[in-house]
Amino acid sequence: MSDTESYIYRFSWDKEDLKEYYWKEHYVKQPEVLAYLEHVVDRHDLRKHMQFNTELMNASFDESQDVWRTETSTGDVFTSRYLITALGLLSKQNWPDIKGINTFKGELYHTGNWPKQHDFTNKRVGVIGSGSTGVQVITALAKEVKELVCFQRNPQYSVPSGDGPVSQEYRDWVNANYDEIWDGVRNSMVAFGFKESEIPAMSVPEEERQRIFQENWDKGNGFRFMFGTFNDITIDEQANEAACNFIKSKIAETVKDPEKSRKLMPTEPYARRPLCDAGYYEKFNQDNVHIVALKETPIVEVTPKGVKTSDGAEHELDVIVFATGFDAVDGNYTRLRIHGRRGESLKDHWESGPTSYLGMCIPNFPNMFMITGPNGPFTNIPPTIETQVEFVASIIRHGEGKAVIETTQEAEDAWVALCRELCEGTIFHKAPSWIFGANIPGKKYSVLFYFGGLQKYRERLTEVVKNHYEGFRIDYPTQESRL
Ligand code: NA7
Repeated sequence: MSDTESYIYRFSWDKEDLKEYYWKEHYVKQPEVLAYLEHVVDRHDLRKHMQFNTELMNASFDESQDVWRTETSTGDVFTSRYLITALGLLSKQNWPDIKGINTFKGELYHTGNWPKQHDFTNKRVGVIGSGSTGVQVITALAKEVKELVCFQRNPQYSVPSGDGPVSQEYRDWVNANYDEIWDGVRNSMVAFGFKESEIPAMSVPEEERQRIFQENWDKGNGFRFMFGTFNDITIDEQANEAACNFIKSKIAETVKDPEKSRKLMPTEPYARRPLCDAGYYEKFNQDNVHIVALKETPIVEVTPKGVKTSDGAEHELDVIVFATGFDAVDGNYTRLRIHGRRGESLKDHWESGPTSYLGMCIPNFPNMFMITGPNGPFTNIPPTIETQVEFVASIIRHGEGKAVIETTQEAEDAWVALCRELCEGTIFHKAPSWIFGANIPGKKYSVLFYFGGLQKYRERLTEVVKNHYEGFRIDYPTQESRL
């Protein structure tokens, strides 16, 4: 389930389609996301430009011709002036290296590669992980399995999602206000469509603070709770603690078994990607839903029968679901061989952690543009994708489709420094999450996002264009296009 409202979890540029396309609930689920994308492809006759079941194996910039040569798993070599990568920032699955994982005799799944069909009726299911996906999967599976064992490392803060059917009245309001809605999204921090708060948490009396928390809890959505309640939950420790205490009081109120409640109680600041759910904590009131606190009893090994923890317990299971997330942002880049000028590999360029200028370009990798590359904005993703695609299209158009466009090391260094500075001003770096690559053992800790928000990001891009594509060298070939 996406946790962005359905009406802005889509493309903004086809206004007619925006108004006509049907969705039934506040949040779209995976089959609806896929159906929507297929619909867009068909509606705009895009399929003829696409080649499926093809993996990019390696890509090199040929300096003698100023072109990219890209090899694919089908054995094809494509030559192009520009290379635009949209490899996905959350798609390389993270399978933890747990002893004995291959000895398990039951079914093994990763949430990033969910089967088209499954039948867990009367089965004992273990879920490892309790991030956005783990919380959703646990909530959904609790009602269909015999036993559910949740292996949780760090307890998280989750608030209600507020999902439900969309009434005709609501849809009419969206349709009547679409232009203003998109304007609000583009001129906001996290681009989630709700009004972001402009008041600090401690600027109001305690009673009013609790009222605002409750109001947003009732409306639902994790990002709304983090950014719609007060404007300093992610930057001020006292404000953050107030939000933590409110959510903890809800967990204590909801989970009846004191031992389960203790294990589910978060201990960190509210500093990871905010989560929301459709009744996660309530599920632990079911006798068949169990919680194992891995910080107290870590997993020792996976056995043919299940999962063994350090207290000697062997949790016998028919199915293990890994909801262990992704090697985020650069994970899909570093497993490929991408070479820029003088054969420099992307892996080498990113030896101290992934970097870019504006989340899209890398020095020594001319004419390569990343959509949602490292150091891009931390937002609802579709509006950021559109923003970056518009920018890339504009710079290629500016170069008349034949120029060599390359960012400079200075521009990249300055952008990376800005990203670090913005992050240091937030509480996000107080939790070791995928936002910093901290979920992958051995991965270098880096600031993978720009925390200035979508509005400021778009303003920066406008300035870059106004200043004649500041931070880029644009060289026109001496002869007519060499392609
Ligand atoms: P996340 O948010 O990275 O969550 C992964 C979960 O798996 C998290 O609870 C981790 O615990 C846990 N994990 C990871 N490795 C292990 C090991 N080795 N042992 C036990 N537990 C482990 O991934 P999601 O798929 O939920 O969400 C990723 C994003 O995708 C999401 O934010 C959306 O934007 C879309 P930890 O918290 O690190 O202790």
